[in-house]
Amino acid sequence: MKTIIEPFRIKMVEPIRMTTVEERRGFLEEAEHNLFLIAAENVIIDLLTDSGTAAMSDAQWAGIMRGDESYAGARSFYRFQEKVQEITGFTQVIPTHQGRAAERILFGLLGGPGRVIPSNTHFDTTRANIESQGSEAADLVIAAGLDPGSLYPFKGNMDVGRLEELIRRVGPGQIPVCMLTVTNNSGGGQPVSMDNIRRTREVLNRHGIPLFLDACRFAENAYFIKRRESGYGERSCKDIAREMFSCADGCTMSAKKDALVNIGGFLAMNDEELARRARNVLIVTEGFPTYGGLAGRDLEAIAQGLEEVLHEDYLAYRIRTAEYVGEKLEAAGVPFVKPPGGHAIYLDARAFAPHIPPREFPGQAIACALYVEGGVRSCEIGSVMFGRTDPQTGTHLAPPLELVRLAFPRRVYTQSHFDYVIEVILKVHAGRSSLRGMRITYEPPALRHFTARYGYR
Ligand code: P61
Repeated sequence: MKTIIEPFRIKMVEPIRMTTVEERRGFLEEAEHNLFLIAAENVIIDLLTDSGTAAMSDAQWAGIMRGDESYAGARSFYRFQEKVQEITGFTQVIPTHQGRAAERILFGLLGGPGRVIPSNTHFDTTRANIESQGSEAADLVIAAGLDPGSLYPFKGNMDVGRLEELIRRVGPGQIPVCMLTVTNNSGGGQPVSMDNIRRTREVLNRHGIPLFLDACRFAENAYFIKRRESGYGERSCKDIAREMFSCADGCTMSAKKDALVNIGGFLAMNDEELARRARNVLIVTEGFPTYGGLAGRDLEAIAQGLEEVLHEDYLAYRIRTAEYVGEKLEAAGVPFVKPPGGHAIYLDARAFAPHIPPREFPGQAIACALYVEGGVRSCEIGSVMFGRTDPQTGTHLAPPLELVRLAFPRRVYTQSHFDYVIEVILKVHAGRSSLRGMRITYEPPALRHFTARYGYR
C-alpha cells in the first residue's frame, strides 16, 4: 500500500481547546510576543519542540508501574543500563535528569579557559554549557548544511577539512573532545552519514582526540543512513545505530527525544576513569549513580522507549511525516530547509520574509503570525537564539540561518493535524508582505529566547 499510516492505535486522548484569532492575539500580547510564555492550554497544535512531548506506549506505561524506586541498585537501573549498553556498546552508563545535565558534567570535566570543542553544530544548551566553562564552541558543518536549498542527503556532516585545520591552528592539546550532533538540530534536523562519522573519527584518531555523539536523535539518523547511504539498505536500524556508536568514545543523550519519554537523559562512555569523575559530580548535583535525578519508573520507560524507537515501521512513519509536510509546502512555494529533516520542518525565514532584516528577527515575526493565525506554536532558531550584538560596534551579528522550526512530538499528532498546520503556514505565507519586524525589549544574559520580551518595530 502507498499510504503510510500511524503505526499505533490511540487508547487515551487529551482534548485540544479551540481558541479564536482574537483570543490568541490577546494571549500573545500578554506573553509580550514570546511563545515560550504562552500557556500550553492556549495552543492548538504545539510544535514548539519534540523534546519531552512524546506519547508513551502501553508497554512504557506498564514499565512505569514496574519501576523500582530503591535509592541504590534499583532493578530499573539495571534494565536501563543493559538497554543503553546493548544499543550504544558503551560500558559506563550514567543516568541524568535530561541532556543538558549530561553536557554540564562532561564539559565541567573536560572544558576550561582556552579550550575549543568542535562539533558539526552545537545545539544551544551544548554551546551554553561549553561557554560557561570558558571554552569555545566551534561549529564546523559542511557548506551544504548552511544552504537551505541544497538537496545533499547528509547536510549534517562535519567539514573534516575545517576540523583538521582547527586542530592544526589551536593544537590537539586544547581540544579535549569533539562532538557530533545526530541529527543536526540547529541546521535543520539533517543527518550525518556513517562515512562522515568514520572520517571524523580518523582525523581525531591521528591527534588522540576523543569523539562523543550528541545522540538525542540517533534513531532518526540511523534511519536516514539506511535510506540514503549505500550498503545500509538491508541492515536493521538497531544495527546501524550500534555501528554509529562504535565509532565514538561516548555520548550525551537527551532521552526526551529518541527514547520516547517525557524526562530523562544519560552520559555514556568507555573511559572508566572519566566515568568515575563524572559519577562524583553526579552525586553532588544530580543524585546517586543508579538513579541520577530520575525515578526508577523513568528508567523503565527509557529502557522500553529505546527499544521501540528503533522499530522500522515507527521510523518510516516518523520520517514520512516531515516528508509529507515538505511536499505540500514545496508545491505551494513556501521556502523551507530541504530535504526535510527527521523531527521537524524548518521554514527559511530569510526567504519567507526577505523584507525583514535579521536584526529585526524575521523568524520570530513568522512564529508569532503562525500562532495568531492558527494557534500553531513553533520555535525561532535564528537571530533570537544564536544572534549576538558586537560589543564594539553595537551591530547585529546574525547566525548563518534564520529558521522557524515546527518540531513534531513523537506519536502525538495525526495526519489531519498536519493538514491543518500546512493550511496555517500557507495562509501566513500568502500574507507575508504584511509581516513586521520585531525588537527585543528585555533579554537575560544567556539562552535569551526562553524569557526575552518583544515588541514590533
Ligand atoms: C529541542 F528551545 N533540544 O530541540 P535537554 N542536544 C540537542 C538538543 O536538541 C537538545 C539538547 C542537547 C530541545 C529542547 C530545547 O533553547 C532550547 O534534554 C541536539 O533539553 O536538556 C535539546 O537536551 C538538550 C529547546 C532545548 C530549546 C533548548 O527542542
